[in-house]
Amino acid sequence: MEKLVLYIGNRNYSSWSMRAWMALEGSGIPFEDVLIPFDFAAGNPEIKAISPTGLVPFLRHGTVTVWETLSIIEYAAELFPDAGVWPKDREARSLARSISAEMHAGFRALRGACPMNMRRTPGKIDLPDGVVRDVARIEAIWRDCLAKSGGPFLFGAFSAADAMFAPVVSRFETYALDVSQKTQDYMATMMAHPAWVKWRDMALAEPWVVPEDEP
Ligand SMILES: N[C@@H](CCC(=O)N[C@@H](CS)C(=O)NCC(=O)O)C(=O)O
Repeated sequence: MEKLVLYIGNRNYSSWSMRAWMALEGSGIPFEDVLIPFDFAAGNPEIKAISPTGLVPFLRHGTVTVWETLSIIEYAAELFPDAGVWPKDREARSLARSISAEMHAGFRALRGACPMNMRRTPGKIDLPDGVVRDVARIEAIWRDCLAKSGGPFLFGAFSAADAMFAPVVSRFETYALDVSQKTQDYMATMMAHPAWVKWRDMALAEPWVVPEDEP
């Protein structure tokens, strides 16, 4: 089989890259990653040269090219049907896809006010109202999924749904958001996952600083 190549941005900041990368790595899918550092001053020419949206993540598999995080995850799930990218049970799988699509399309207030920045020393910032609403909805989603599955991940075993929310876990931690004990327990589970640890260690070692993401 041709090898899968996942193009990603800076690990410290690129939340969408982290989602796709965590989904593949956490499912044990063999792939190579290629990091293209952000270059906002020049308009990210290297990313624009490979990706039709000018955004990462971007996946290449032989002649096949896939962009948009959820499409990349679905492509990997089709290619490796036994990897457990999504939950096996159809009802659980449909819930996992619903919350992942909700994440892909929403939570703009949280994403805007609290950019992912794994290197930032955790501490509170002033938050617009929308962030509190987003956090409440995310906590409700996690509570519901964990109650149905019994945990420790949203659907029992790690799945793409956890990967889709991984950068949210990072934001909750970085901006010291007020969350329940159950949420904190889930965050601890996520932050101990080997794929998370691998990503975070590489993020912390990166030299680049993106001023836009340093509120
Ligand atoms: N909807 C896209 C979002 C991708 C995205 O916004 N990627 C950011 C990095 S996290 C990016 O490439 N930014 C570069 C730029 O804006 O020039 C997806 O799901 O893949």
